[in-house]
Amino acid sequence: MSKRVYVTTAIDYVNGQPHLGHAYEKIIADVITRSRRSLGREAFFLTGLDEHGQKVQQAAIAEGKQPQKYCDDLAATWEAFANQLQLTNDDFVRPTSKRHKDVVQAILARLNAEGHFYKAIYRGFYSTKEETFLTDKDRRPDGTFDPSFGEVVDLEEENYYFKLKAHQQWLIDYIEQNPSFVAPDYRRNEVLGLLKHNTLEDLCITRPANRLNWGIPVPFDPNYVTYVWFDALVNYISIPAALGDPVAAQVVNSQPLNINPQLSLWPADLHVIGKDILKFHAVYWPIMLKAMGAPLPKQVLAHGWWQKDGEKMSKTTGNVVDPVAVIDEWGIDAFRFYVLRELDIGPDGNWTDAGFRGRYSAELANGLGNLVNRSLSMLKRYRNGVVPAVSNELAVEAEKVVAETRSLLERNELQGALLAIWSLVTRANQYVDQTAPFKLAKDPQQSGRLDEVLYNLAEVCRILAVLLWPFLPTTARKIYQQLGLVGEPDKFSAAKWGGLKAGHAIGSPAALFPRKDV
Ligand code: ME8
Repeated sequence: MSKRVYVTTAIDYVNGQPHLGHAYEKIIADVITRSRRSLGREAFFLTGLDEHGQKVQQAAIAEGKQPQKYCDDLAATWEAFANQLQLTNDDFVRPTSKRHKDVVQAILARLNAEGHFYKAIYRGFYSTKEETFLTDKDRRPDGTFDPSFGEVVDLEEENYYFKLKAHQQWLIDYIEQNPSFVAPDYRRNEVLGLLKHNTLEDLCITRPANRLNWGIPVPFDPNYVTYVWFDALVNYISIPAALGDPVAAQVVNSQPLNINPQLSLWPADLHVIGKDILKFHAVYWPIMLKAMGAPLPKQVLAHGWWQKDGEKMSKTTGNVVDPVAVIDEWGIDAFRFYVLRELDIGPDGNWTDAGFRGRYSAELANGLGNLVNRSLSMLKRYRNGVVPAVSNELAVEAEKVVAETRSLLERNELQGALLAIWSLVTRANQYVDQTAPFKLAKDPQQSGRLDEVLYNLAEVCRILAVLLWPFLPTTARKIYQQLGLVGEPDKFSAAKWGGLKAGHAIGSPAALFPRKDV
């Protein structure tokens, strides 16, 4: 069994409603996974929730619920959200599940037995919101802590610590020798800068159960639960292990495990995360894996953060984008298109309603929608919906775009791939204007020329459906249906010129992106 492409996202804190940032990240991971499948690879896509820790415990208490019940109720909303985004995830991780907890405990027991932990007293300022002790570096010039840390308390506590320092030079060397481990480049440089100019503090991996009991019990000391980040990061390997992935199961060695030799997931190919949690994924996680003796993931890909109207999104000020409301009004593909077309993976982005409407109208309704609708309507009107003989007038240009899209997808350059695909949309719309099939149709002498034009347009629409599949799956499927083709446009190899055969009868054209009076 060849290795599957294994793609993960961050697991979202369950206490809160899904927002634009969560949606964006999951869509990136979904498009990358779908593109790998389209390109002929088997792929596995994992997403899910982060459920333990003080934040969740406090939110549950505030609602008068037991934490487990609180998480179960909200998990239903989050799973429904994944469906609304049309994610093709193969599993959905919940850290409160037995399969995950068993693995976390097995790893803790093993790392403890192998001497990676020690117990020590620490006194410092603790932010519950961030679930972390703050240092003097976190202070503002006036000595106070930023309100974004929430309530900060002076705390003295005995806990278990994971020895990180011993691995610091190893990690620097690893990242330097494997430059694609962290992407984009400037994020790798940020991690290297941090590692080279600071001494890593050992990581506190427990919380006393008498202060916080909503966590996975530490197997070697009943007075403690596991720090939420140690628990959460493990999800990436606990699910493969629980499903029987041979490498993960061996590393984790929690019993009983049914090995499934067909499943070949670990190491992960890609962890898609936001820039704010880079240190956890590019410093703590690789060191945890090294201590476990596990191979490292191939890449941590950090995306930027969305703002709305140039301001940080915040529920308190009401400056938020509600992805569900946008999807209900405009359709999932319009949402998927906007976030990927607007923001390249890496920098920060800015959502504006005007920008969203502008792209909907120019690129979806007047660009792609208009092309498909007029191409198929003319084929219906002038040739009764029957495809004429193959003609290759746009073949070279289409195949150039196909090759470009393939290589951009292979490099996870999703915005670039959309730009390449839209260059074909624009070219084909221009072709309609240049060849004026509505004029050709009036002249019986031009019948052969009209056949050629109609073929080229219909074939471009078919190829576009295949190229668009990872990004806009519903639209791609609709184009295929309107072309009267059976099956899904889900294989990149179908984007080869000449797939539409003479004599094939298309289906009925219908608007893909209805124009909205806004
Ligand atoms: O950090 N724009 O959960 P989370 C873009 N549970 N992305 C954003 C964003 C924004 N405005 N706001 C948040 C956690 N994100 C942990 C992860 S993984 C083992 C544990 C991204 O719900 C954020 O960067 O706060 C992160 O990747 C994801 O949403 C979940 O954030």
